[in-house]
Amino acid sequence: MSTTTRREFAVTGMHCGSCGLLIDDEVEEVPGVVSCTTDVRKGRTVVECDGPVDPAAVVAAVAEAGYTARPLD
Ligand SMILES: [Cu+2]
Repeated sequence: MSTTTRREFAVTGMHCGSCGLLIDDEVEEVPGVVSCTTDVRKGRTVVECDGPVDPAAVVAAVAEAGYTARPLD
């Protein structure tokens, strides 16, 4: 058994649903990430991780998709 943790990020630069899907695809390739759910309207993305995940890796993956993320909390 492992513990799943959740991290929330503020994302800027998104315009529509496909922006969110691009981010989800990119972030889900980060090692340890189980799922990524982006809410374009709220400008938030929630990342579920299996074990500790480096927020910087998530920020980098979002940047790879062409957007800017900032870890919350
Ligand atoms: Cu879009």
